[in-house]
Amino acid sequence: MHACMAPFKESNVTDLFSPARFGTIDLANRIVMSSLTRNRAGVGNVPTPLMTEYYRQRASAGLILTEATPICAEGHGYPRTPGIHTPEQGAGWKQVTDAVHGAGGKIALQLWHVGRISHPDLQPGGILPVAPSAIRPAGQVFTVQGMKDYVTPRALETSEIPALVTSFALAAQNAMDAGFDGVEVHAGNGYLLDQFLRSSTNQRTDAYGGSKENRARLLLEVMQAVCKAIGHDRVGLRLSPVTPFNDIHDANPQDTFEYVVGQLNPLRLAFLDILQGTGGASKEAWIPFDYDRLRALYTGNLILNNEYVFETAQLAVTSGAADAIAFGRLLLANPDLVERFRRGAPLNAPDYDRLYSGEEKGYTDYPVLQD
Ligand code: 8OZ
Repeated sequence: MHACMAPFKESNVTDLFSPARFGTIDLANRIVMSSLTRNRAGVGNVPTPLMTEYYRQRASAGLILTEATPICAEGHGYPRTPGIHTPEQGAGWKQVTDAVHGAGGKIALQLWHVGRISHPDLQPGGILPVAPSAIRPAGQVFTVQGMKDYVTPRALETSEIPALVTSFALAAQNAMDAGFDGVEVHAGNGYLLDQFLRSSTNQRTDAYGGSKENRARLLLEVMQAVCKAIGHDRVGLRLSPVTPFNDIHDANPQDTFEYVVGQLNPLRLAFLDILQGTGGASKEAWIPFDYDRLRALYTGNLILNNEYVFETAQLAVTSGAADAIAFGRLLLANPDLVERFRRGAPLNAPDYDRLYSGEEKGYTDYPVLQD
């Protein structure tokens, strides 16, 4: 064909509005909804019609990552978080996935186990929360009876690990049965898998503690089991190398997380989702970390998340620093964020008083642009 007859191409530029393929998941754009805990599940921690409406409203994002969702009864650490371990929960989530798909969106379930970030009041039969080691987190936990001090968790026996790994795989299968496009394993923010990964919370002397290889072992076993259960090209992973949230840190995060990323490469996941920085913690909590090194080492699709705004997100994608950007607060307050970004329209501010309560208020009542 003569050059002047080449078919017109809209743009060769990979930007926030360009489509992407993460494993088997086709994203209409590279604007991802970050996982956000909203505490509005119903009786039995079942997703409700209100939650269905909330996710449906945000279906124009290229991919929705659901709120963190416990894989088993012991994985809960907050009131009213929806699970994925009972048939009723699966049926509730099916309403959500149908609604999002009906609106043209894609949605992956975030698989969660809180480990020590819980309390007997939130555990089945009032048992102690489990963790890699019996180390009590500083701070308090929100229970139905108000704030209470964290307790010293029970260290998991080595013999309990295989069943824990299986729970992640079963929950992933439940998610697929509920119609999700994939799952994201939550291994960040100081929850169970992060408690194994980072040195401050893991003092084990078995094959799951000590060296970085040992601390990463549970995560890698979970990722292998989940990939085997539902296919590697539907599986993502959330990491947060230096977030101090939930009283956690690593003595050498660059070394730990470069090792993890190297081990993930052969798994060929659909995506890796990294929360950069300290997640809103004070400036004194700042810890240096070279994310470009992870980008260079990792061979798959990378989602970054760190209080991005349109301009910084666009730059991250066009420069190749990331394949997509996850937005939390902006998508929470702007269901039509993709359209607002396109038009350069002003943004609604989040209602911080109603992040974790308020039913439809501060949840499904944010205004959208009028034509
Ligand atoms: C805020 C409140 C409760 C849970 C996380 C799942 O940080 C959470 C969470 C955040 O990943």
